[in-house]
Amino acid sequence: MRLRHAMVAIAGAALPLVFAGTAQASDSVTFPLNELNGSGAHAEATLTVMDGDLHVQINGEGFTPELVHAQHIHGAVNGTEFVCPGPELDTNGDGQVATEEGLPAYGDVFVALTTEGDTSPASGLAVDRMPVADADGTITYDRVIPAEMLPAGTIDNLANLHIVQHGLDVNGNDAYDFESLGESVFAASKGVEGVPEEATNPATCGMVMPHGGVETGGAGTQGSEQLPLAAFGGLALVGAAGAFAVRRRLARQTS
Ligand SMILES: [Cu+2]
Repeated sequence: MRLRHAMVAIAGAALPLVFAGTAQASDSVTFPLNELNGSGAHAEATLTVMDGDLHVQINGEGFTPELVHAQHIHGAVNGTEFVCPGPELDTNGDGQVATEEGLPAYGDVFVALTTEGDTSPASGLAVDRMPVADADGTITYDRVIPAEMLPAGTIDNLANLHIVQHGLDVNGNDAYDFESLGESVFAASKGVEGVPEEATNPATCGMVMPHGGVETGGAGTQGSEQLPLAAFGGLALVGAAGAFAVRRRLARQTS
C-alpha cells in the first residue's frame, strides 16, 4: 500500500516534470524473458502505461518455428510476490517445469496476451489468437490493451506480475506432439483435452520487477534491480535521476 500511495502522490505532480516534453504522462519498463525448460528461446518485453491502457511489446527469438506460443501475464494483485520457477519445481521429475508445476511460483494466468479480442484468463488457451513464431523462430507481439479490459489493480501491481510464454519442441521433431511428454495436464485441468504438454510448458519467463527490490524493503539494495520499479512510479523512492537513467536505457534499446 505504501507503494500505491507513493504512485498516487507523484502521478499528479512529479511525472509531468520528470517527463516534460512527452505528449502525455507515460511510463515504460523493459525486461528480459529468460529461457525455461531448455527451450532455447528468449525475449524482451516492454510494458508502457499510457492513461491506464497497457501497451505490451514482446520481441523474442529461438522459439519453435511456425508453431503457436500462448503467452500470458501471470500473477495476482493481492500483494503476493511471484518469481519465475526454478528446476526444483519439476515435481514429477520429467525434466520440465510444466505450467501447473510453475503456478505456485508465477501465479495463475492473469491476462491472456492474445493478438485480438478477449484477454481474460478464459482466453488463456485461445491458440487461434496467440502469436505464431515465424520460420526463424521469431515472435513479435505488439498490442495495446485498453484500461477497461485490464483486471482491477493491474497497473498498480505491475511490479508483482510476470510474463510467461509457452510451447517448446522437446523431442526436436518440429511439432507439438505426445511422444515426449504426453498430454497437457494444465490444459486438461482447464477442460481442454488433447493438447500436448509440449504446447503448454513454459518456454520463457520474465519478472516485471526482479524479486527483492523496493517493494520488499528487506535487502535495501539500490542497484539496477530497482530501475524497472522506478518506471512504474517508484520515482519518489528512487529519485528522478534513476528515472532518467531508465529512459536513456530504453531509448538505447529501442533505437
Ligand atoms: Cu502462461
